[in-house]
Amino acid sequence: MSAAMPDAQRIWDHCAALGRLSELEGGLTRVFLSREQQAANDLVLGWMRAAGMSARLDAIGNVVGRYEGERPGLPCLMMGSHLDTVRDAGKYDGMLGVVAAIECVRALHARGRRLPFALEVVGFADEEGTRFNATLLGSRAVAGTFKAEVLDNVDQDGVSMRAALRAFGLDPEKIGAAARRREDVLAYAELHIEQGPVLEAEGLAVGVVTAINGATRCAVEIDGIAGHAGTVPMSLRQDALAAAAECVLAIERRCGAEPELVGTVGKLECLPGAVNVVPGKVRFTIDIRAPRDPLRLAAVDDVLAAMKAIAARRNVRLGVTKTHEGGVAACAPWLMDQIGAAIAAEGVPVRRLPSGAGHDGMAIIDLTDIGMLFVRCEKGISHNPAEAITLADVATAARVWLRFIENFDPSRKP
Ligand code: HGY
Ligand code: MN
Ligand code: MN
Repeated sequence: MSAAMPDAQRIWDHCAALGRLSELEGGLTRVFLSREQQAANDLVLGWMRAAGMSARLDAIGNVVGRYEGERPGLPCLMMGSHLDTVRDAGKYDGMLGVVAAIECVRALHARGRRLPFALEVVGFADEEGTRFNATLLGSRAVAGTFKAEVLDNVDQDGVSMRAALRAFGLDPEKIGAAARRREDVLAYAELHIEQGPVLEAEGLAVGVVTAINGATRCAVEIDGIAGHAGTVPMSLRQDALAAAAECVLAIERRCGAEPELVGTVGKLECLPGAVNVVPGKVRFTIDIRAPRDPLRLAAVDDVLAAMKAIAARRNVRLGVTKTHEGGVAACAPWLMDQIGAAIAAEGVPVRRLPSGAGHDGMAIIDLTDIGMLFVRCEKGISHNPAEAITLADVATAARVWLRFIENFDPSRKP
């Protein structure tokens, strides 16, 4: 039996290959149910099979690979991350976790090693929520918490999720079939880039995640009255964009008032959008996050109250729809301990840190306990094409991950 180890260069090359599957020329954008996602799925299915796994597409378009344990049908340690991206993304957010987990299975397979549990690797079809204003769609389907009402959400071209699923060859009525049974999944473990600066500042290649911060997202629509830019006096305007601008600043002020809180308006659309027309309608998004739920919920309440007051004073109509509500997702101590032990065994000091970014574990926590390993990210830059990691850190992270998998002990689950 050889002692095959994960090949960091292959992980690197596979991230690069996935990074080329993009609707954006010269950059990376790959959204749920797109042609590029189909191509990414095909690549990943092939890599899974080459690593000794059986591999399939599930009912929502997640790629699922399985490596049986000492006998077929054992419950699994589920690993993975997402294969979709934000617009103009980096090429490690999500993909690194899928590719590294497959590489660890490949090493075990090369050794002829079977474990007392099965391994599964999932490439989630949608975590970012880039296309349909609804997030964590792949992992919610696996957790059995997918809400059918989002099937009617439409993308920027007016295509509904229901229609896009059909065009992808999937049946929207059968998404329930992607849900897994609790008794079949021992735990969920995800390797992901940190997307923040902490590990780099402390000179550490990897760290153990303690919890994923909670998030609330809203879609806002402000209706004013479009008018002639030359004739409507300033005092008589119902300018939707000026009202939205005040709202954006109110969000910044409220979320900037407490160090643990963050608030972002990341998308804003102004209609009709002409140089000589007073804006009649504005749509924008809000994303508010914090490591404690009461802190986030209080900020959301305050922001909504402030926006109502702005709309009333400016005589515009305000519509707010909550598009996502995710509480803080705590990583399980027994998994943190086992990931920490694998890090220590590789000679790296064990640093525990929370995640400011959202992850598939936020949905999978409804199915099973979650644990995460973070990998150092250059300058903490992510959701940006400049996102970067080093080959040496990939090698360290993959060694830690394989050690964690080999020593995974589900009997420690309380
Ligand atoms: O938005 C997030 O935190 C994640 O990257 N989807
Ligand atoms: Mn992301
Ligand atoms: Mn991610």
